[in-house]
Order: sequence, then C-alpha cells, then structure tokens
Amino acid sequence: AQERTLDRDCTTLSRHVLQQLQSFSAEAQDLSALMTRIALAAKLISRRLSRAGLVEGVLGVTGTVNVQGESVKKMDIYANDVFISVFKQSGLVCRLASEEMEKPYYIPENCPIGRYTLLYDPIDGSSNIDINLNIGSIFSIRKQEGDDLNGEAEDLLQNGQKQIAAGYILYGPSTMLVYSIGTGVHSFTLDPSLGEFILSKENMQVPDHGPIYSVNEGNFWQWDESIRDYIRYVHRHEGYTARYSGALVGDFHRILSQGGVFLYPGTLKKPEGKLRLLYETAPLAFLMEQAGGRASTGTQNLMEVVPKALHQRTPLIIGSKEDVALVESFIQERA
Ligand code: AHM
Ligand code: MG
Repeated sequence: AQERTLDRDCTTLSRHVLQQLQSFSAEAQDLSALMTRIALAAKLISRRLSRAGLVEGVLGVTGTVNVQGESVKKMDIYANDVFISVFKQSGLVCRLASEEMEKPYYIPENCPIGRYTLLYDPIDGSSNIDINLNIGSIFSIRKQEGDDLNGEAEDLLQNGQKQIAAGYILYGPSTMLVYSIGTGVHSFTLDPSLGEFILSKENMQVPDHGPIYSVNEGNFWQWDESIRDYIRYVHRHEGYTARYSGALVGDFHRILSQGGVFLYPGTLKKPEGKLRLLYETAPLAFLMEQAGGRASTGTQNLMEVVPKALHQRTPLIIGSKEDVALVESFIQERA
C-alpha cells in the first residue's frame, strides 16, 4: 500500500522548490533550475559510484595533493568536474568554489548574467570511497554581490546568513538529496529507475536532545581540556551512544534524523579543526538551524562567522539544541 501511495503522490525536486516559494517569480525559477542542476550532478556522481568496483579508473588516488595538503582521489576530481560541467550549461552560475580548487572557477560565458555562486565539497568523506562506504557532496548557493572586478571573489567572505540555499547529497544504500532554501529542510530519495529525486520527508525537525555523540575520539589527547571534559561526561552518564563514520554528511544526516551532536573541535595540530567554513560547516549550520537545531564553533554561533579566506576552517559543534548547549557550557567553564 505504501508503495502505491508513493507512486501516486510523488513530488519531484524541481516542483517542490516552486511550491516552497509559492511563486513562479524569476528568483523562484532560478532556484528551481539551480536545484535541478545540482540533482543532475548528484545523479552523475551516484551512477559512477554505483559501478566503482566494476570499471577501471574510478577508485584510487590521482597522485597529487590539493590546496589543503590532502591526497586527491580520482573520484574527488571527477565529482569536482561534474559540478562545473552541469553549471556551465545553466547560465545561472558565474563562479564555483570548491575544496579541490585553490581559487574560484569562473565560467566567462555565464558572467555577468549568472548572479549565483556555487560553493561545494564535491566528495565529502573521501577516505570512504575506496572501501564502498557512505560519502556525500555538500553545496551552498550565494548571490554574487558587486562586480568582482579583480576576480578575487571577496564578496564570498561573509557570514552564513548570506546563503540562499544549502544542502547535501548522501550516497548511501540509496542516494538522498537534502536541501533548504530557508523554508525548512526537505529530503528526497533518488529513484534510479525514474532518474528523479522524489520527496521523502518535508520539514525535517531535529529533536531538542538525542543520544548520539559523533566525534573522532582518536584526537582525544589533541583536544582542549574542555572537550575532554565533555567526552568524560558522556562516558560517565547513561543514555549516550557513539557513532562516527569518517564522513561528515552521513554522520550529520544521522544527527539531523535522530538527534544528538556532531563535533569536530580544534586540535593541537589544527586549532581551527579540519572542516572548512564556506562549503562544509556553514551549509550544514544553515540546514541545522532550519531544522530547529544549532551550530556553534564553541564560542560563537557558526552562522555568524565571517571567513578571512576561501578555505578557512572552523571548529564545528552541531546538532540538537540542548546537546550543543551542553558542549558549549563545558567550553565556557574553562574559558
Ligand atoms: P574530506 O572532505 O577531505 O573528505 O574531509 C572531510 C571529512 C569529513 O567528512 C569527516 O567528518 C572528517 O573529514 C573526518 O576526519 P577525521 O578522519 O580526522 O576524523
Ligand atoms: Mg569535505
């Protein structure tokens, strides 16, 4: 019966965006078109991943190192290029900035008509690629401000409130797309036989508290004492359970769906943590706030952080309101 209901009422992603904005205004149509392009990138990446163990040249490393000093996987480059090529044809996006590119990528044909910038992490959780575990893509859309005459994209160095849309794609047992344009958080599942993302859950809400804490405890001796205090606290109290997959999108999706908190605090080696603001932490903060949760650096609301550089990192504490507040209280105690 359930299957029949889904078939009859299926809402596709592009229709959903228009419904959310309740208009056919130019901006609503742009957003709908942008989301359709992102969905196309998701389908292309998902298709390649599903055959990764069967065809040559998908798995493994390229032998190069990216701007972040991390070894680049073949899939990182493929996914990075997929986003560029789908947006080349859109006319809407003039600039793309990603984890894999030191500088923003300009599409001269689309400038200056294309007023949108796409920020993205093409493959998040790259260490999971070669072992066939969940990975993701994260995206954020901002409107270009000013003419960017010197080509430095300085207008991107603003806080998370400037995002007009954000979301992620989760390549798991099924491929899901979760997005927000500021009217709640909505999830879609790819039906491979239709090639369409079909609405799964509208207006996702994160519980105010959840049992899960998600953090790489291997960094314990590299953390500030306050984070160790928090972890000691959860170890000594009933009702907590640990989950960590090494891929942020999957860990975040679990927290969003079931409640709890994800942490990537600063470490001795990386005082700002590992995750990048513009295309990792800010988009997820946007989603978490839209779902009724919170995101913090520990001392500042994450959505308020103004980056000084494109690839700037921030510590991340994100999830259920009460759990984020609890972590913050340990940090304040030692401040
Ligand atoms: P990536 O985008 O290069 O894959 O790096 C980000 C990933 C996140 O998905 C994950 O939460 C984190 O790095 C894991 O890092 P660590 O192995 O230090 O726990
Ligand atoms: Mg990443």
